Amino acid sequence: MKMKTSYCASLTLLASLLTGTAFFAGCSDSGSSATQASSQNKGSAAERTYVAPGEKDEYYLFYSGGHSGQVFVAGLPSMRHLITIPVFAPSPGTGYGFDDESREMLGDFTWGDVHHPGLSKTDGMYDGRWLFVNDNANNRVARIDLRDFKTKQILGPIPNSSGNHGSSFVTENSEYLLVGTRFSVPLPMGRFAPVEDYADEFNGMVSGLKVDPESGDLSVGWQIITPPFNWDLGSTGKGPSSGWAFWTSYNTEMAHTKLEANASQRDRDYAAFVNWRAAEAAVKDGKADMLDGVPVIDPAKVPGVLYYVPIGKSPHGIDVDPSGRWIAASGKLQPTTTVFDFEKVQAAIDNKEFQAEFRGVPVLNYDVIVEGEVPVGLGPLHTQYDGKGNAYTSLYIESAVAKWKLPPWTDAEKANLEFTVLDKIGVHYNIGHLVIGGSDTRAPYGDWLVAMNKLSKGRHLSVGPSQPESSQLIDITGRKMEMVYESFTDPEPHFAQILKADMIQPIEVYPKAESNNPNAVWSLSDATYTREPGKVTAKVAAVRSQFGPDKITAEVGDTVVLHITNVEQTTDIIHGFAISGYDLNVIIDPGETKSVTFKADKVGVFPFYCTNFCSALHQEMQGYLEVKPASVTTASVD
Ligand code: RUQ
Ligand code: CUA
Repeated sequence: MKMKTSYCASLTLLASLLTGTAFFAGCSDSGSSATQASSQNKGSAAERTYVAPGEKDEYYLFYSGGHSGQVFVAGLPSMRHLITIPVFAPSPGTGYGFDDESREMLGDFTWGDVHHPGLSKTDGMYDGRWLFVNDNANNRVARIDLRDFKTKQILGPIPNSSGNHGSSFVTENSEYLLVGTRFSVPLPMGRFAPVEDYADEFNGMVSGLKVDPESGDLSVGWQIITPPFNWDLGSTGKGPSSGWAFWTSYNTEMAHTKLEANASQRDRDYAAFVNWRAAEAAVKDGKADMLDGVPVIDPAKVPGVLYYVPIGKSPHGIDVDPSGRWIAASGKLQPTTTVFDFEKVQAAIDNKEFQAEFRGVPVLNYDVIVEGEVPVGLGPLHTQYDGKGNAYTSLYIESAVAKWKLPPWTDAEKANLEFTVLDKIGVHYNIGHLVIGGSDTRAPYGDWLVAMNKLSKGRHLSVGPSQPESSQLIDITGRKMEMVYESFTDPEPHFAQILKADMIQPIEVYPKAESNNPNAVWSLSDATYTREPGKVTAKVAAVRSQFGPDKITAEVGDTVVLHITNVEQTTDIIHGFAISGYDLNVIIDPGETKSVTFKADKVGVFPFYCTNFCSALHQEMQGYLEVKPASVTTASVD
């Protein structure tokens, strides 16, 4: 009962914030959660989420960390935070952004804006190899290796692109990461045109980023130039829609000021339906023009790669169901989710049933391809699927999740699509994304739904005006959804992915035998230390509980290069390396070698020490960096 009261309170509050819209119909019984009957055989909510000491969760939950630039990993159903994977921001906890290798990856950027993680797939199913994430701010994507939960590559800035929001969507066999631009700019990049000329001089871009099937390495494949529509969310096809990808746009008006009003004028915006296989073939056939080193397709000149689809007012999410036939898209400003039938889309394309053309690109006839508009509720955003014929749409304004039945519908359901809405559950507060494990695969797990709430005020002990964010865990195995748990979530969660834990076998140590780092040293006695004029190089061994060498001598102004190997071959025995007064902290996992380069810029003696607790004698694991005044003659160091 508590739940329902707050749910209606939130609705009333939000309603009062939005002028001229009356919508008080939502506070029905459908908002209540657990039914006694279904709880009985599954155990209490506490029992279902309790993972006893020493036991492990069944799933990994990968949250995007928004403008923290990171990815957060939790266990499911316990919702316990397991690890933070730094991606676009330095993190002293793991040494990320301090050693030479990760510093080079980050370049000059210190942050990113992670929105949509995407797991790699084989044959339309997660394969547990990589997690890709986007950076909306600085137009990049990154690849995380799931063998060690570390960022291995950052690609970007993606050429000819601004605002990499509609990203990263993985194709059925991880051939591509498909991404679309949220912002538009004059192209080529760096060209000036006044913002007043937005509609004519600015362009967006949809890009195919190629994934190397062996290494997972990303490279820019091709691009399709588009009008400045503000591409928003996307997804990739499968089954009948295999080879396709879909993005919504929220600014078909092509407004450049006061978007809140000016980009919300039309009753329908356009979605982009992109045939990426056709795009790939067109590039092979030489039908693209090079722009900043990338083959760019003009869709007006290459028919068949891009179609526009009219879609509900100011849409946000667009999600393909597990069969690949049904595509649900939600307009934030209309209380329905529109379902398109891809078989009808294909037929409309084959029969050229276009209702218009926009800048040489066909606009598909809405009435011909739409299956229905499901009245899910207010402020629908994203849709996920349970693989049992049901869809779940997040309702931002209502702070609720609606469960509804996918087509095929009976005649009675079709005549009254309200009947397809099976259940509704209140969440707190203002849900954005929601996630069901495997929703974007051929076979979702279909047991848990995680709601990621945008405002969450009052859900946890207050820590000041910036209130802790929250995620809520909903059991979707029954006819009615049941709220079972709520946990703090690091800001700022956007989308997430859920993966069965047994899909990953993380490595325990980096085997010494497989190290091909030429600077690795595997014992204290092998450690080396040389100085040539202006430069000190040391190959440092770190092993419980010593560094070798434990005295490094430089002259002021020297560049110091340290290659530090953690000699350990025991899992979880980590060594760190920090120098007092120097802004660096390198963390080295067992069997790993990391390099760090810095300038010895002041005379003095600077203790260095291990920052990661590694043994009873961890505190003793220290040494000294001596920085002498500059000598006139350069002698070699003993
Ligand atoms: S968006 S709340 Cu950046 Cu994924 Cu929808
Ligand atoms: Cu090594 Cu602490």
